[in-house]
Amino acid sequence: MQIVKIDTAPFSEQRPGTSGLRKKVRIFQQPHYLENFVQSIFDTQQALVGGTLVVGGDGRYYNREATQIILRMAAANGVACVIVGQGGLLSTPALSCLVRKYNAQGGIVLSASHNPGGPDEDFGIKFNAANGGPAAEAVTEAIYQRTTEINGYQTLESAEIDLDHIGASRLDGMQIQIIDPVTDYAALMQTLFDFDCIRRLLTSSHFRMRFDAMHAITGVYATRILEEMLGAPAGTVINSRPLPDFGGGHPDPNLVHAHELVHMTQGHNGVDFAAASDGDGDRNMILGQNFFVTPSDSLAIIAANAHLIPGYQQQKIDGVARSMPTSQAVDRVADKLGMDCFETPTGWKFFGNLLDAGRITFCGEESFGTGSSHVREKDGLWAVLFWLNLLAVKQQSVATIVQDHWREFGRNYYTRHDYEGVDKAAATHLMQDLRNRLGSLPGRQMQGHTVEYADDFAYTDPIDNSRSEHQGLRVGFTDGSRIIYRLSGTGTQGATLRVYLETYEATPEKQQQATASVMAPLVSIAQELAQIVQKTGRDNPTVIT
Ligand code: VG1
Ligand code: CO
Repeated sequence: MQIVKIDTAPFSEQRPGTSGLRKKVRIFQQPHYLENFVQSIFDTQQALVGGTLVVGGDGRYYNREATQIILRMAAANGVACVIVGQGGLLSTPALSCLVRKYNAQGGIVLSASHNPGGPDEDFGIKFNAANGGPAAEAVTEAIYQRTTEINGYQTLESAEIDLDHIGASRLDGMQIQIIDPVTDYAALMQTLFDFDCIRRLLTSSHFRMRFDAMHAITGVYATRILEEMLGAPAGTVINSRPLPDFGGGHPDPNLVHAHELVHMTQGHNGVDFAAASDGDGDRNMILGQNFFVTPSDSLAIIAANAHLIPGYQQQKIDGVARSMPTSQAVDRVADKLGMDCFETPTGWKFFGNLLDAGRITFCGEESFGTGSSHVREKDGLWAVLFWLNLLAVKQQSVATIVQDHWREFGRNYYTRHDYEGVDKAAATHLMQDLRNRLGSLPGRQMQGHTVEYADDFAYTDPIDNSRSEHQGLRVGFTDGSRIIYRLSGTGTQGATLRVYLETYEATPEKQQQATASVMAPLVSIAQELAQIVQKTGRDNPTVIT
């Protein structure tokens, strides 16, 4: 087969954000656009030459075409073996599992995660390193630098590659292995959780659950694991068929976008347990009957109950980590149980070194991401299985487990307000202006709250000492409440301002209030401090989670 070298010129703005390069599909469809980025990966990741690469995506529009392009380029660039999920499909955590299990030199995830899909929506590509996790900032920066100077890429002239039949084939000198996307991942889950115990729960007539795959990748995984392996009744998994446009929805598991599922938990007849995952299967939302578990609480509860779960009860849990805007609920658990607790910038890549060094076992983000040392990505179904195992062992409702946790550790009320599609310049100005005023805030009184500290969060990785600056503006109050401001790094249109709010309540009698009313004073302080209405022209956030 003929290797061809195609001349190109650089595209601007191919810098990966919080989680890979995300753009509108039409941008990715421009001739050479995807190719330039992929060649920049091969040019900077020399270990891939003669090595193994894992490739798969969440099934969104352009997944198949992109997979074809990457396989041809991999062969032309001397990759020895590519492992691909059947149909070009792999969830993000399953890809991480495969990279680790088969000692691959890296992985390429095709996904824009929770962003909508379709010809007019979003596509994305992310490079994962040999540890199975999102590449560190130094690596993504090197890839980006390469995109700014690239002048050509290598590919093969070949017929369409068959992605649908499991088995091995060759493309020029490269081996292609099409594998079942679920098998290895499911086997890993079996080593962590008590499947017999979960099966008893799922087949009991007293327990009803629903899992919403939101027409995205976890439909494939959840149907196999929950219904086929664990015996949950058919129909437990809803919206189970992955669709290129996710059925027109936002595959984002939160109270707003997974409202169909939320509805199923409400009222006397609401199901006992419900969960949802996002486009690429790394996020999770956990619900009980008439009850929502915040992702921050979920992380804290997982850490506090690890001793009840087979995969974690043999080991001492040395540490946990959370992204900076995630509530401090897990800090309380770490404090009480004698674990280290790390506060990292937003994005899973910042957990990688801590996990690799064995410093932490569990980590999570307020954005519906929870995970552990079993892979190097957040893992939606893992969290669902953890909760199911916990419910099966404790024989209590979701609400009881969470409320007991609050009683023991206190409750961190939490909410996040997103202002989407804000004018970029206005959002940047808002952040800059607030940054300039941070120094004057300590000591200031606002609606009964006193500012204790205000800073621009920066992080030094304790393992490799790499430094990441400007990771969000923090305003902390003397009563432990916090307001955090950040601009999203995953959006594809304008800017998204995220405002994260948290307040702590130690008194059990005060732990049963509605979040919105408890947070109201902080919300108004947050608006006033950053002059959100004046600077963005928005009276209200687009999404509240
Ligand atoms: C968001 C979340 C962040 C998460 C990232 C990727 O980033 O806030 O916590 O790691 O998405 O998640 P940002 O920069 O938009 O706030 V996923 O499931 O989209 O890969
Ligand atoms: Co995701």
